[in-house]
Formats: sequence, structure tokens, C-alpha cells
Amino acid sequence: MMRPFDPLRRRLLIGGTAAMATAPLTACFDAVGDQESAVRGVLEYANSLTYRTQRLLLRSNALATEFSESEIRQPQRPNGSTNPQDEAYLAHVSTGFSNYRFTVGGMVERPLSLTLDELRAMPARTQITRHDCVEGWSCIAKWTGTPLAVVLDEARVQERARFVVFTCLDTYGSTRSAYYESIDLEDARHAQTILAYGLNGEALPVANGAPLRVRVERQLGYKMAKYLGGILLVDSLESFGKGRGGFWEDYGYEWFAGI
Ligand SMILES: Nc1nc2c(c(=O)[nH]1)N[C@H]1C(S)=C(S)[C@@H](COP(=O)(O)O)O[C@H]1N2
Ligand SMILES: [Mo]
Repeated sequence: MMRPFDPLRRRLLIGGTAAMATAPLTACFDAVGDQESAVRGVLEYANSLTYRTQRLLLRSNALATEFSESEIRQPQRPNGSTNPQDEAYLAHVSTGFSNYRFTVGGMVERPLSLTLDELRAMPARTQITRHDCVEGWSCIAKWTGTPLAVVLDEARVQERARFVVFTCLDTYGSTRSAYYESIDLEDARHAQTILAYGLNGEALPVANGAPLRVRVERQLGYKMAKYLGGILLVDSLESFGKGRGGFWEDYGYEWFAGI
């Protein structure tokens, strides 16, 4: 029942606004320059249209296509940060992530600090899915991890929280700013949104975000933050980065990157 990837459909879905939103922003190799504010206004308008239209058209629980083992193709191609040199991250690498803690804070009743063993002891989900980068390439890989919904239930999210912000241990781009991302609670609680610690049956490698990265299967690759430090439950994205909800969003990419 699931459809193959079809960029045209995506463009039709959002009535042409995505073409405007993505035309000047074709690659994510490195930080692009600041956009003119007029352009920014158009992008932001397109963003909100995209989000509202897609939210109307997508059933909230619809699953992204899942594939069989024989359809796994390419090793998951590392992109963006692939070998962070940030001090705190290197310290974790040198100790085999034994001191690593995944923290859950912000608007929750019970802030959490979880070891990798604790995460691995929670219910797990494995899914073989396609990763689509905004640059135009894709691969299919098998991901294993803890459903984010399980962690959110454990932390007891407060009523007023609207978004999950992912903080990362790497900095990226010419400005070396901290990578971060955010999604709404609907995507956060989606069955396929997992905190992945396994890739193709092995521990998640450094190149793909060790020890933990999120999978948000109905959106583009840049939403899937690697090298996770933790999450914060918030009701506004304003205080993070330049306030647009993610590292690439701060350079003009769409916040809701539905595929
Ligand atoms: N922390 C962090 N997460 C990140 C990035 C990054 O540079 N840093 N790059 C993003 C982009 S653009 C893509 S396509 C995917 C790449 O994931 P992969 O290396 O497992 O293919 O990670 C995303 N998450
Ligand atoms: Mo990407």
C-alpha cells in the first residue's frame, strides 16, 4: 500500500510552494550564507503552508514504507558530520560511550538520564526504511532503537509541551554551531520514530551518529539528528539557534520536511 518515492508527488502535495522553498537551497554540504529577509519571508510562508497542508493530508499514524532485508542498499551513506572532533564527544568515543547519558528535560514531570544499557533494556523496534537526503540521494537500511514514545511516557510530558528539541554533541558548518533539530509531538509519538542505537544489525557507527540518533521516517534526512545528547520538551522553538527549529532550518530549509 505504500508508494515509491516520488518527488513530483511531494511538490504537488504542497501546491508548488516547496519548489519556491527549496530552489535556492539545493545542497547541504556546508553552511550557506544568510538569506535576504524578503526571501526569508517567502520561505517561512511556504513552510507554514507545507506543514498545514501535509498535516491535513497525512493520516497522523500513517507508516513510512518498510522494506525487506534483500532491499537494503548501500551501507547507510554517512553525511553531514561524520567524525565529530568536539571535545566532549571525543571523550565519549575514547571511553566507549560508557559514561554516556541520554537526558530528557524541559516540560516533563520526570526528567530522565538514561544509560545506553537502560535504553537497550526498554522495548525496541527494528525497521528497514529509506533515508532521503535533501541533496537527492537515498539509501535503505535497517534501524533498531527505542521508540521515542516509550521514553516520553516514562518522562511524562506536560500538557503545554508542543515540540521535542534534539540536542547533539557535534558542531557543524563554517560557523561550527551545534547541530540541533525539532519535531512536533505527533511525529515524536509516531510508531516509527525511534532513538536508534543499531544499524544493519550492528552498533550504530560513529559515521552515522553513535551512540544514538533519531529516525523520523516521514521526513527528510536532515531532521534525523545524530550524536544525540538529549531531548527537551518545549512549547516554543524561539530560544534555540536562530529560532527556526533546526540547524538547516536556520539557513532556510523547511521545518516540516515531509516526503
Ligand atoms: N548531529 C547531526 N545530525 C545530522 C547531521 C549532522 O551533520 N549532524 N546531518 C543530517 C543530514 S543532512 C543527513 S542526510 C543525515 C545523514 O545521516 P547518515 O550519516 O546516517 O547518512 O543526518 C542528519 N543528521
Ligand atoms: Mo541530508
